Amino acid sequence: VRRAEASAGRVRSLPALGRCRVMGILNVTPDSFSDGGAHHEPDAAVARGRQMLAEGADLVDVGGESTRPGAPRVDADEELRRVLPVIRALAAEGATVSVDTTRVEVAEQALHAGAVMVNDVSGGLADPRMSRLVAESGVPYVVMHWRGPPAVMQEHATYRDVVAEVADALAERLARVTANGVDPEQVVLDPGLGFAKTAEHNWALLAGLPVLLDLGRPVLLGASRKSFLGRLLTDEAGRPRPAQGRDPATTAVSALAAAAGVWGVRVHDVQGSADAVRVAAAWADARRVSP
Ligand code: PMM
Repeated sequence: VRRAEASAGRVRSLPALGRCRVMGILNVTPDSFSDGGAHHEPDAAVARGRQMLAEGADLVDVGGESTRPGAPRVDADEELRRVLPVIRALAAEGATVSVDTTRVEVAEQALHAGAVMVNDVSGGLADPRMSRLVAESGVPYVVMHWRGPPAVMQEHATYRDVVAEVADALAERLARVTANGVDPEQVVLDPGLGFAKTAEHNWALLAGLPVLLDLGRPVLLGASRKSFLGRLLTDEAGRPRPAQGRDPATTAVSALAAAAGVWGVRVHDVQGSADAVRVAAAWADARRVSP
């Protein structure tokens, strides 16, 4: 109760939209799995951010460290060098910017540069100081399900009941970050598709979305171009569809996720998902008018 009082009025919520949000992915990295290198230079990254906003992105998620399976880590200085100029430029133009980082020093400087949300794929596990920074700044905080860094995460892709275990782990993370002073109203939960998960686990989590929504916090989904979509869409020789050909499938996930009530989808191709979430919202509105 004391904590709730202490933080009352400090939560910096994003404006309500009445529909699923589209978060455009801006990886300022040479090695992300589907767009690595495409926007590595700050000018190209800023231009891509502007383009995503023009296509209907509600926010832009800027990251400087690849999280593809097996990816090596970059140091904090390099991560800062990649993301800060891009965040500064886009925020100065009025964009809603989140920072995709597991490092508290990167998150802190990103917030100073104009970011208004922290997307932490480790859900506070990589850096226990993250939740205190988020508590002090009052910004929305994406807490993702994570079982260790990308270099080793696929070794941990074993579950008895993936939906129940991910839901329990997210509930535990929510309890822990709120114990560190984060207002529950700040927290967005994310099952972390592909992070220590097989394709079967990802499909089970999508089917189990109602269980995750029952945790009582908004849910963000990152399915965009991930390999489980490639594996669904094989060619005649059984080869998975390459990442660049997975955008229509990503759009389909966005439509279904929006219809299921998720708070946001994190995507590379904004146009398709921006349309998909609007279709889902119009459909839901029409159902309310004429049941
Ligand atoms: N996936 C990636 C990176 N960051 N953040 C959240 N909240 N959820 C995700 O699923 C997620 C993420 C990896 O994908 P990318 O390399 O295309 O950014």
